[in-house]
Amino acid sequence: MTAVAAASVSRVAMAALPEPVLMDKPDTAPPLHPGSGRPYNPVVTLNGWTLPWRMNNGVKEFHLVAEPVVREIAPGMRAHLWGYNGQSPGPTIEVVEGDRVRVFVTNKLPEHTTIHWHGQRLPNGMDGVGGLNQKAIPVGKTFVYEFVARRPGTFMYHPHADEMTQMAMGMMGFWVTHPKAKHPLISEVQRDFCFLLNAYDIDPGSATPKIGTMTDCNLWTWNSRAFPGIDSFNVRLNDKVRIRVGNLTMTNHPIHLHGHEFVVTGSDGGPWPVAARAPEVTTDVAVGQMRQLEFLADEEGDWALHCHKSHHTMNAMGHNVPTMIGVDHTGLVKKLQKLMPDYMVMGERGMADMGEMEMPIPDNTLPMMTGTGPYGPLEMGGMFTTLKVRKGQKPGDYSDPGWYQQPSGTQAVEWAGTVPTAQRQAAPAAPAAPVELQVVKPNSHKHH
Ligand SMILES: [Cu+2]
Repeated sequence: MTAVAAASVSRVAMAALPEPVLMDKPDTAPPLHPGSGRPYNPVVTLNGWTLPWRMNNGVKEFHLVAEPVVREIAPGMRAHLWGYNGQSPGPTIEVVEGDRVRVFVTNKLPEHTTIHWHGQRLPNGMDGVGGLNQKAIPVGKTFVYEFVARRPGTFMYHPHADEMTQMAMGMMGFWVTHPKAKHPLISEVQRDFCFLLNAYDIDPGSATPKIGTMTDCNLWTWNSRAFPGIDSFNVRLNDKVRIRVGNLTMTNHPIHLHGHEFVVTGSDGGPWPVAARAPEVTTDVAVGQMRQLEFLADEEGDWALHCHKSHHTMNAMGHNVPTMIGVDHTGLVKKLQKLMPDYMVMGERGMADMGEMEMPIPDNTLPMMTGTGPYGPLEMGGMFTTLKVRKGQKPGDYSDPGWYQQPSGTQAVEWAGTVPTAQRQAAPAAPAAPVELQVVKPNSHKHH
């Protein structure tokens, strides 16, 4: 079987390859409805796209090109990353359970690479660990992977060669295998989104990530985008929504949704038994894990959806900022400005001023807290976006409906009446007599 498969693979590789398709925009592409092969309900990749394929004698053929790319992280900042077919992450690959899939991988990087198909059942020689399952793909060469997508689910792909460099540079992509028929543990949804958690350490004013950084990254991104560059999830009121998330950073991310409860219905291990599901509003996605969140979008509005680690909702943050809260700078500023004309006070009342401050920052650098909503600065960056639930959103319409208008009487407003002064609760009475403590000291170690 293996020998036959290998022979047929090399014959195909000698024949014409599907022409690679490149993407030049970081926008969320509309769903790619299958024009050939078996039907399915496509996903929408957040600030990403699905790779077109061709059918060749019943085999679904894709062509990935590993290459240096320029990715806009958010308007105003472009990063020099490595990715696939023009973007980082690479395009999403969508197939159907039982499909025979052939993926051509052309290496246009300055060093060798491989692709590991994370979570898949496949022949050992297709698993993509360089040195273990195959020789690494040399610079300028094309390798071909071929296997049957045996089980439906949520997967990803990434290099398994010089991994630390290549993943820190943005090489990764999503893979969805749709069920071939109605599946008892996979529900049908109206909106099916997917994205990868990734992170970069790019010095302010520069464009190339520092690849040695493990967890002290300064750009926390979803599909290599940071807020306000991350698109919103736009859904129709009462849509069933699935959001698939994979984590290829080196730390965990508690993903938190406002206004709704979701259940985690599956992972890259497959759909979860119903008895293993519980309602949550935050779920932790650990390193290398994938999670499928599902919920009924039955509350209209603009709901925050973000990582709950607060430093992951910030951009290009300095790591050595002292806490200045409560420090009185009165009189000090003028004195200091004589020595340093640009000196300014930061953080004396908290960091909220940073949201509005127009501080000179180097070119190609995102402000730390940024993004403006209908009521002012959001003071957010990084792994943050919104779920926009609207009655008027048409089925299949993924466009941004704009900001939500709260119906009158349903929004927090300033209290117009008087505010009573706080009364201190009476201090508890002192104990009548001092409490005596009897301490028994061990006199030997024999009981230890
Ligand atoms: Cu996080």
